[in-house]
Amino acid sequence: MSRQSYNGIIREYKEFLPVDEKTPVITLNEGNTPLIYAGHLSKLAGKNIEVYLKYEGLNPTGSFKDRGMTLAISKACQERATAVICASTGNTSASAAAYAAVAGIKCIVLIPSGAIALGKLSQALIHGARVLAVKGNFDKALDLVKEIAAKYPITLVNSLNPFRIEGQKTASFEICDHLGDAPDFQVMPVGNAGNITAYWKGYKEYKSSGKSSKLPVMLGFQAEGAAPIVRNKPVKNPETIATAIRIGNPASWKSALEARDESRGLIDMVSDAAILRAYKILAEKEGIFAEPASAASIAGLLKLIESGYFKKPLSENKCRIVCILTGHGLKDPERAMKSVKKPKLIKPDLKAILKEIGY
Ligand code: AN7
Repeated sequence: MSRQSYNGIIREYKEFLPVDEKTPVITLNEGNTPLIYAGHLSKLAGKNIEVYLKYEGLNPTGSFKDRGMTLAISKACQERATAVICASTGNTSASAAAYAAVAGIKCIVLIPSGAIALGKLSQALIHGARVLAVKGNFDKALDLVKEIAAKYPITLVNSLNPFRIEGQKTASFEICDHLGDAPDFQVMPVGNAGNITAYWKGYKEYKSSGKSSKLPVMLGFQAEGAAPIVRNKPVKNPETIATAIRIGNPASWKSALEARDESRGLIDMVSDAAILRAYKILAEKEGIFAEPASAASIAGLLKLIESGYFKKPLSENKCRIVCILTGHGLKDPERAMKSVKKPKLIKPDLKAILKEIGY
């Protein structure tokens, strides 16, 4: 494959997707994201364990949502839709706004007021979406858009739209293509639970088509203050600094449980403090700036390492763990600035600067 020949997930994986020659392909060349070996985390994980990071923050709008959105918007256009709508904790709205802009259709976005990261809000606005900030949380906004889409000719592009899941499953294809087989474990954040559903579907389809020989154990992580699946009941007022996964009643709850149980995996939770610790380790030790929700993957990985989880099933064979980094760190610059020491103000004086940097 020449470097120029990559044209997005629909063209790359069309035999696995519900498209035909008549489907207009609305793409920003999403997908084909790097799978990066994580040296520091591999060392922490122990002998014979390799940790890889699937850096989905390098998609065109900075999150994994683009994989599902290219297909959802393409299919909406095939069905002659003129408007799409979504509720969002931020990334879905950024992606919907960008793909609707390419398609030349209207995009309406409901976001929980005051609870989405600045980068994401700026994206939805700059791409020209009609953005309404609802006084309420994501779950409330999702209820409202479902009602609107049921009554009016507006296509819902939240992950309840099956094309979203279909597009997102291509990330597991890429991981298998990259590693030569499925990993042993996959660690990921869980919010509305569409992505864990999509990955699991993708792994199963790749295995049944003979492209991979095994299935990974699926390990999902919610934030402690927004952990309805772990607590086995909806959370009325979800709270976490990882605003992307501040969701109290996930739409794909049932299929997340299926992914967990069929893969003999688990869905657990991590505290905000653990998320922030992982966020900094990722940036400082692996050189990767991911948003807090993505760092929940790494917080989960660290929790499992510390509990000895990966020791049990290990033989002499190498074990490969893939952690999904769902969104770019630049999405939430305010959180980054709250997590670091501000730059020191200094006179434009050589001596003063040298003294400060220890020379
Ligand atoms: C960075 O944008 O729900 O479990 O409205 O943005 O499939 O919901 C975002 C979710 C993880 C959780 N990481 O994925 C939205 C939205 C990031 C995210 C998730 C989201 P799902």
